[in-house]
Amino acid sequence: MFRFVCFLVLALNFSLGISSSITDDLLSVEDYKNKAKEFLNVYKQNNYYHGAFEDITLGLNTKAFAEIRIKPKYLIDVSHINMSTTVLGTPADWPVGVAPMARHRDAHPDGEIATARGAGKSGSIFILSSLAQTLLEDVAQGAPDTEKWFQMYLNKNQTINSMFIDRAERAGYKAIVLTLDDPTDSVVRNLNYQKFRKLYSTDFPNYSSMGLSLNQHTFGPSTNVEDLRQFVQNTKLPVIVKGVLTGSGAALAKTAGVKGVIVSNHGGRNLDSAPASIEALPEVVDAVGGQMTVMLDSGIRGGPEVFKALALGAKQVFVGSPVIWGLAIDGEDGVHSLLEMIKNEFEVVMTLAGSSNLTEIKRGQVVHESYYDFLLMHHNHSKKKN
Ligand SMILES: *[C@@H]1O[C@H](CO)[C@@H](O)[C@H](O)[C@H]1NC(C)=O
Ligand SMILES: *[C@@H]1O[C@H](CO)[C@@H](O)[C@H](O)[C@H]1NC(C)=O
Ligand SMILES: *[C@@H]1O[C@H](CO)[C@@H](O)[C@H](O)[C@H]1NC(C)=O
Ligand SMILES: *[C@@H]1O[C@H](CO)[C@@H](O)[C@H](O)[C@H]1NC(C)=O
Ligand SMILES: CC(=O)N[C@H]1CO[C@H](CO)[C@@H](O)[C@@H]1O
Repeated sequence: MFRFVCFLVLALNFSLGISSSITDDLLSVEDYKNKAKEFLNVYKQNNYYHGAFEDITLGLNTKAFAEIRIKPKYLIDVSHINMSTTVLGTPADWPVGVAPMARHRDAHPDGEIATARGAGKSGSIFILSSLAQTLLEDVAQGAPDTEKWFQMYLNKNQTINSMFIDRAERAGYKAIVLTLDDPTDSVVRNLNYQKFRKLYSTDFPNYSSMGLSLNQHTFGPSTNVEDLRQFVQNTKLPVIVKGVLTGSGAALAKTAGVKGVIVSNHGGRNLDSAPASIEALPEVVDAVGGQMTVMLDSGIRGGPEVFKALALGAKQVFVGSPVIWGLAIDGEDGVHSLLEMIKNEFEVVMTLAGSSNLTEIKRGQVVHESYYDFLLMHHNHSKKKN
């Protein structure tokens, strides 16, 4: 009798789909993107999906990753894979975090708190955007177990900077990320995006709660390295600059006391024809890698990209829009399942490539595809070192 009841309960669960979830059939970031379209109206879709100008850089972000080959190592014990890391004092189960993005409540009513909780469940660092639709204090309270950093823009007025710094410090955020690549809105040749801007409010509570209007008080187009230096001195938290694509830019930020840099082209949404972040990474690592923590976002779509970025010197990478797609589909659980999918992939890639922990992911394990272009006359393998 007991067995029969068990069977009935099982059968019932199965037929009602109780033990399965909506993300079970999603096997790639592309699957998440397509599924998310069922949950976002066309205006919101185009807010989350757009690039800039001709979308050249948007396309480069994934294309440049695809042009990199991974050279495996052999006869290495890969029976235990250790992905854990510590980034500027913040521990993480693995080197993939959530990039700062505006407007999570547009994707799901649980908004930024759900994203932060989903990230925490996966042991990922979560960066809260200052253009969030939830107060930073509420995110801290709603996701107390998640490691959190706070993103904002450098303001010419240090009083305004300090208002944010104080709040972030008090709420337990562990680093400040300053976005430098956004001094003005870019050109987006997409009518549905333009309609989105008219239809949806730009009231961001962290600003309005301080009596600040968005246009007057963000983005800081007149700021310089002196403003940055003062900012760094006004906080006890490590400061990270985001959106830097050159060695000289990173070196300049270092002179102001900045501890980390996120190599990023803003997901291809700002300066079109800027390099892919993975193309720019080696230059930044060569310039400041010994003295700053170098990280990357833009173009991470699964385990292989994470491996390639780490091999080229990134200590940590961040995933952006795919996380929003997970959020749109299933809130906190959707974010968690998206991140777990990428985490499982990364573990498999490490195993297949013969790297049992993060320090065993070596720069010589990745080469540009031209390395294998035997037909090119100018090519000479014996000159190349592994
Ligand atoms: C995993 O690596 C971290 C450092 O990256 C180290 O602190 C930890 O002890 C390692 N864990 C195991 C089980 O080896
Ligand atoms: C800086 O911002 C504060 C707070 O909004 C304001 O009271 C002050 O007048 C501003 N200073 C300048 C120089 O604009
Ligand atoms: C990483 O793996 C190598 C090779 O197995 C080992 O020598 C090293 O101690 C490991 N590092 C950590 C932090 O576990
Ligand atoms: C390739 O490079 C090696 C070492 O620099 C040189 O000795 C050899 O002549 C080169 N071969 C060709 C075909 O250029
Ligand atoms: C510094 C500051 O003004 N913080 C405010 C942010 O918004 C919350 C909620 O409205 C206020 O309680 C804080 O004082």
